[in-house]
Amino acid sequence: METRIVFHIDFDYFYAQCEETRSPELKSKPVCVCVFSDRGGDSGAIATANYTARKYGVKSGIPIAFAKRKLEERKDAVFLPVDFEFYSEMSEKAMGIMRDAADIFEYVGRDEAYLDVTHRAGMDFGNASHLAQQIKNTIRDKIKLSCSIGISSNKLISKIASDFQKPDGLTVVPPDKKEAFLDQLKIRKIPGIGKKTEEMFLEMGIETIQDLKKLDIFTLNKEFGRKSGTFIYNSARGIDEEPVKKREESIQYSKITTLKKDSKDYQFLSENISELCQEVYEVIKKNNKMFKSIGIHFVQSDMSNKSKSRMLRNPTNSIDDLQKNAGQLLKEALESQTITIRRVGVKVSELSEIQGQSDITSFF
Ligand code: DGT
Ligand code: CA
Ligand code: CA
Repeated sequence: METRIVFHIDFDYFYAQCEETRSPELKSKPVCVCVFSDRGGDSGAIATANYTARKYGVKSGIPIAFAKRKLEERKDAVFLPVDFEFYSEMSEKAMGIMRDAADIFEYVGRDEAYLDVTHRAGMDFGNASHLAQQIKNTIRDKIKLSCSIGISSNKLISKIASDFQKPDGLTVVPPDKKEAFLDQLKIRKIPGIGKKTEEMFLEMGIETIQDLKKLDIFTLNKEFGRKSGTFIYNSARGIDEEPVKKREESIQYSKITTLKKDSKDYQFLSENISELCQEVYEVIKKNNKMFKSIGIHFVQSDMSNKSKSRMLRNPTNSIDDLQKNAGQLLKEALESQTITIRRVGVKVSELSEIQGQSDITSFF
């Protein structure tokens, strides 16, 4: 197989950096972006934090109250609510720049993507790192965001490499350097090896990827099953044949709210759903879109999720269609409902332009 050149691009402290671009005075302060629960006070979790806040131990997923304690001495610390719409806008602009620079563009999430640039870079890693630098410069000049890029001959190593010198990193791992690059790393750096797997290996005295190579495929398969065993075996050797697959952002609009009280009462839930429909509708109108798929979503009192959706025959942009279908979905969902519901959401997808005909296929 010919040598590929693959980029993994990941934005640095994404939500928090988006906030910094619209309020540059935040840059010198610890910034935490929070998912406040509507129940008030500091209930909720940190979505992400800038690097200044991270120095104090703040990270994604910890409770807001906990983060506030960690930052107690920083009177200038800022806690902002998430603004997904704004981050999506920033993301779309940045993704546009990346898409233009790639032979094949694969959207992964709001803040990351894979690019296959094999032909564009003339199969040369020197050219590829120039191209990566250009992408970084363009994104910085046009949208004021910094990102980190990993370059190698496959997705696995590029993903590890983009994380290697964060923030604002550029790490190139040409094929003849991949072994030296991987060997030194902790096994946890392999995406897919989590805390539990790491602990298992630590008990076996295996800490680095170099150590991991001591295990043969039979031992790994026996321990983890054939699929995971083979994945670990190959990963330790930097082997990954997964192609970069063309994939665009799945565009959808959604709103979610925490109920004033946990409930499974149709009337009460229906009022909330109706309000959410109104909010989603405002976004559709602002963006001049039609939608073809409508969905509702529950987060139940035990924190489990439940959702229901339906596809319409034709795209529409009518609030009545939205309200009516969301109401029916709610009724259907409640028929088998045993536990109460904590949060409800409404989503539309399969969006198209009002004037144009082209449907954007949703991946969800
Ligand atoms: P980085 O890449 O280490 O500089 O920092 P981030 O914040 O870009 O981290 P990443 O790439 O893992 O996640 C991208 C965005 O996804 C991040 O800005 C916020 C969101 N996110 C990540 N983890 C969590 C989480 O545990 N909860 C919530 N609500 N959002 C999260
Ligand atoms: Ca990121
Ligand atoms: Ca990411």
